[in-house]
Amino acid sequence: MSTQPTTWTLRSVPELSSTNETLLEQAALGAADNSWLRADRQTAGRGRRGRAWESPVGNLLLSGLVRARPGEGMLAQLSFVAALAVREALGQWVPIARLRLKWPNDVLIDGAKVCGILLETRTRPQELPWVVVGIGINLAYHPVGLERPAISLKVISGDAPDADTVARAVIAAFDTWRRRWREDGFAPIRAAWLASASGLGSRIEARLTGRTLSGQFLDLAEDGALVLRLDSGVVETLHAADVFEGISHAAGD
Ligand code: BT5
Repeated sequence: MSTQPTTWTLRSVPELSSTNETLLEQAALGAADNSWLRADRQTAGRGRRGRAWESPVGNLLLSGLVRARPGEGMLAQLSFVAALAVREALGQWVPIARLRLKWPNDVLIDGAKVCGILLETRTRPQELPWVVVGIGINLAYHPVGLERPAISLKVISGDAPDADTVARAVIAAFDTWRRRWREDGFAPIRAAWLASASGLGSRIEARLTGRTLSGQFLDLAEDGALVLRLDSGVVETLHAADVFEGISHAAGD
């Protein structure tokens, strides 16, 4: 792996509807690879499937643009690259063993969500693919009363680190992992992700549109899909789902 860092730029603004939305618009107008955008707060931060992401002042709300090079594909794998980068960067403030990765795109501290990642694109035909990597990290604030618990760095260290400082640490780590992905492919990313995975080997519930599956979280497939062994013994490979951990065995199991 080469050690030379690539050039990136970071622009910070007080408020946006969504850093992903603005960077998607800028990407369509030709913004450069490795442009990063941070807002102090978002008025319409978003998660997957149109869900809202709570984005008050004091948290990190960051998006970065990745443009594929000729021959480079599978940009969706960058969600795992981003999760590894966030874990590594947050290791400056949280004991690294307490940081785990949850399929497909969350970073957890002690099982509670500290970071969500959202990849979006509007690549047009005939254009080299590009993707916006959106990263929300709870530094000073976390929502309470959600179906799945959330946490912030402030809970862990008593103080919230500065968003700009964390942004730079995340971007630098992303740059290193991205280069590794570009040079060596998904295999080292998959291995590192599996080594830090939450719930691997345990019983989980995967909610898909229209159906819910439960079984054992067996593996991360070579393309990043979740491999689940159902109670019937059938093995399913899932590309999109909401995963719930800590699911007890159904009666009769
Ligand atoms: C995500 O979606 O986890 C992706 C979140 C990505 C946010 C970043 S911030 C910068 C960039 N600009 C954007 O507009 N978005 C990106 P998902 O897995 O669908 O999780 C969303 C769910 O997490 C919500 O439905 C809530 O239940 C919960 N949630 C909302 N805000 C949260 C927060 N601050 N911390 C933890 N959980 C939260």
